[in-house]
Amino acid sequence: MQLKRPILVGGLGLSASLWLMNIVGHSPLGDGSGLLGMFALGSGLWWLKQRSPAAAIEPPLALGPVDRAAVEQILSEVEARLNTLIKELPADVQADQTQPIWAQIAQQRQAIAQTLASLNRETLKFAVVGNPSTGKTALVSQLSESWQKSQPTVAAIAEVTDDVALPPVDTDLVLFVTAADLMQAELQRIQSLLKAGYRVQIAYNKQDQLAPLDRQSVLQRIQTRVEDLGIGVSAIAAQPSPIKVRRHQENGDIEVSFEQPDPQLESLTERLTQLVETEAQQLVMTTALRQAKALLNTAQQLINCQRRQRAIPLVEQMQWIAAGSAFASPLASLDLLASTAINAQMIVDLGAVYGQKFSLEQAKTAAGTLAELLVKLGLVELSTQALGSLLKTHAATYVAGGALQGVSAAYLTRMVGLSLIDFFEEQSLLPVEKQNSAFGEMGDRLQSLFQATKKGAGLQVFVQQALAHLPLPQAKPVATAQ
Ligand SMILES: Nc1nc2c(ncn2[C@@H]2O[C@H](COP(=O)(O)OP(=O)(O)O)[C@@H](O)[C@H]2O)c(=O)[nH]1
Ligand SMILES: [Mg+2]
Repeated sequence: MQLKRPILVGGLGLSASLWLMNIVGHSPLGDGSGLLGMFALGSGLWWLKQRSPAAAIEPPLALGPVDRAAVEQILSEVEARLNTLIKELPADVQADQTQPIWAQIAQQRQAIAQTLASLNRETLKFAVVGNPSTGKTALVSQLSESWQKSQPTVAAIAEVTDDVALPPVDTDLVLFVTAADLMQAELQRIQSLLKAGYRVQIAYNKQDQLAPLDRQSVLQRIQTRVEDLGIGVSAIAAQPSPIKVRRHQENGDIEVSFEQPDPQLESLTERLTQLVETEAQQLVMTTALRQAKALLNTAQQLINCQRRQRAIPLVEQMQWIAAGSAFASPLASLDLLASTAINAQMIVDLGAVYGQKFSLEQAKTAAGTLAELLVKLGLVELSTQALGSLLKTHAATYVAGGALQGVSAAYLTRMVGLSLIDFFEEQSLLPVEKQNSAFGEMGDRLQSLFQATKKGAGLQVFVQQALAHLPLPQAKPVATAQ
């Protein structure tokens, strides 16, 4: 691997990128040149995975049976997280019950109690969901006029008119109405309902519009798409179109009139009756489980919010240390060992804030992985260029020496730090068995963060701050030309 020393490139040597490449130990122009090139072209789209049209929903989304103990266990975990939250509060907040966080904690505890109480609920709520004009309103009115009257357990059947919203949290069963084979967007919506923990039943409406043969084949196609998920499909006609009836009169005339056929809901109402009679408890438990999980999520978000307040100053501290060391020895320390060490320390420190313990060895490996990612994705190059041109226009006199290296090191450290915070937060919201420390998977995160910060005035402000942290000889701010 041959790297030209940046100093040869002239006064504005973009050494930071080469510096990172050195640390990483190989040039990105090897296996990563294609990526780098595409980024330079600004296409930036290569990483968007091409989504093949999903023919069916993957089975792992199927909801298993839920028991009371599972719900209670999650609720006690919520309580435990609230206690963690309280323990981690800064002393002054901890001592001051008027702080807003205490109201949030009280609200959470109340919700825990409500969810526990709801386990004994004896009524059910249905929500009717689907694309516009599939017949939701017709179905709701038909069901409530007939079937629901014989079902004292069913307290409500409500239409969700919003095209994308999830039904209310206390919905025990979602009736998903479609008027044809499921389209991609409908499948996705069903998928997110399952992900969110809703029980779903599909009502395939407007049967009267199809010839019997088509009905059967479409019904089968829908069934195939959702099989293995515990989703039943019922073919119905909630409000069949009137049909033309011709009657031969005695005088030979033909009288044409329209008749309103009866709705056909039996296959659905049979299924619903069966669900209500045999699975009401399961439906209630499933709702409680979903609510308990939502509470767990909220509790964790409250924790994350507090932790972020401790984490950001750590990142800032590290970014200025990185700036200082890169500035002080732009060539030698730019052999990246310094920054890897700094990033490793940052991983250990941030990990500690987020309750993840890393040995320094583990952290060093992770920091190496991240440095490699930065180079491979072309982010070092991009940010050095962006920062370089800002420095050139706004603070020409500072460009000498290691200013660019210092600012770049600070910026890259910050990006890594913020990505780590996001990463830890996201991990904390996953079930334990899904958590991992795969720092190598942080590419997308780093990328979008870099793209976001490159826009707007943020980068300029950052450059000013970074310069203020460098021990520059004539550290007078230069008038900036806006
Ligand atoms: N042919 C036929 N039309 C129906 C059926 N159910 C509803 N519709 C018609 O589809 C249109 C949309 O129905 P609506 O219930 O308002 O759909 P929503 O937007 O999903 O609430 C209306 O003109 C209904 O009369 C059905 O089973 N067969
Ligand atoms: Mg409607």
